Amino acid sequence: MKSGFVAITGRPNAGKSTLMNRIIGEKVAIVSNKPQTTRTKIVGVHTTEDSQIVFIDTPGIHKPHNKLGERMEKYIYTATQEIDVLLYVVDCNLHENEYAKEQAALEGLKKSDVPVILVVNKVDTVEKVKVLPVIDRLSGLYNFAGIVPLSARMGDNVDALVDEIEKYLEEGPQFFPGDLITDQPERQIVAEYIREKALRLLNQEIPHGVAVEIEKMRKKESGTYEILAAIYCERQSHKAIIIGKKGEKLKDIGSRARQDIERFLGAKVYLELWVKVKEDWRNKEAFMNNIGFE
Ligand SMILES: Nc1nc2c(ncn2[C@@H]2O[C@H](COP(=O)(O)OP(=O)(O)OP(=O)(O)O)[C@@H](O)[C@H]2O)c(=O)[nH]1
Ligand SMILES: [Mg+2]
Repeated sequence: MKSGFVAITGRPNAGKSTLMNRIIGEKVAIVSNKPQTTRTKIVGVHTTEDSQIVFIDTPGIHKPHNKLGERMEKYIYTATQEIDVLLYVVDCNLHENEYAKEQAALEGLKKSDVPVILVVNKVDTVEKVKVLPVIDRLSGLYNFAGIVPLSARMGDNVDALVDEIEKYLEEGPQFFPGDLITDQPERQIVAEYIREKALRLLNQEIPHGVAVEIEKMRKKESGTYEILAAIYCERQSHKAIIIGKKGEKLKDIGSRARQDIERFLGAKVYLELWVKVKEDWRNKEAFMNNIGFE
C-alpha cells in the first residue's frame, strides 16, 4: 500500500477546498466565492484499494490583518510540515498584476524540500489556448515537480492529478480507517455548513466577520436532531443585515443549511439560529479558542 500526506495551498479563492471535496467525493470543506472561506486545516482522506492520500486543505495565503489571520498563517505553516507532496493551486484567470502575488506566495515555499505540484484550476472558464501561456509563465516562478491543469468544479483531469500525486508516495501504512473521510467532529462540520450559507447569502464585509458556534446538538429518540447555533458578527448593524427584513435572510440561511446538514447526518434536523454580536472577535484570543481556532 502507498500512502502519504498532501497539503493543498494557494492564494484565497483558487479552488483548494473545491478540489479536495472533488477528490474525496463529499463536502468536507465549505466553499464560497468570498476569499478566506477556509479558516483552519481540514483533513480529507482519499482511500482506494492500494493507496491512501491524506489531504490537508488550508486557508488561502494572504497578509494577516488580525489575530485570526495570524492563526490562519500558522495553520498553513503547520500543514506544510512533514508532508510528502504539496499542491499549489492557482486560478488560471490570472491578471497581469497577480503574477507578482503568486511569486510572493511561492517564495514562501522555497524552504520546503517536498515536491510541489502546480494545479492550474478553473480551466472550464477559459479557452484551452489561453491556459498554456499561463502555465508557461507560472513554471518560470518555481521548480515544480509536475503541472496539472484541471477543473475542480467540473472534475476534468482530476484523476490525472491523483495519478501524479501517487508517483511521489512511498509504501506506507493506512493512517486512517478506509471509511473515514475527514477528521472534523460532526459539530464542526455542522457549524461550517451554516457559515457557508451565511457567506453565500451575505455581501461584502460582513462574511469575514462571521463565526458559527453550535450551542446545542442532540439526537432525540425519534431520530431527529435538535440543533441550536449562534451566528456571531462584529457589529449591531451587521446583525440587522444577517437577520434581514422580517427575518427573511436568517430564515434563508437556516433552511439552506438544514438541507445540507440533513443530508450529512442522514436524519431530520430541527435547526434554530441566533445572531449575536461579539465586537472585534477576530482579535480576541479566548473567544477564538472557544469556537475552535486552537
Ligand atoms: N468555474 C470554476 N469555479 C471554480 C472551480 N474551482 C473552484 N471554483 C469556485 O471558486 C470559488 C472559490 O472556491 P473555494 O474552493 O472556496 O476556494 P479556496 O481556494 O478554498 O478559497 P479559500 O478557502 O478562501 O482560500 C467558489 O465559488 C468555487 O465554486 C473550477 O474548477 N471552475
Ligand atoms: Mg478553502
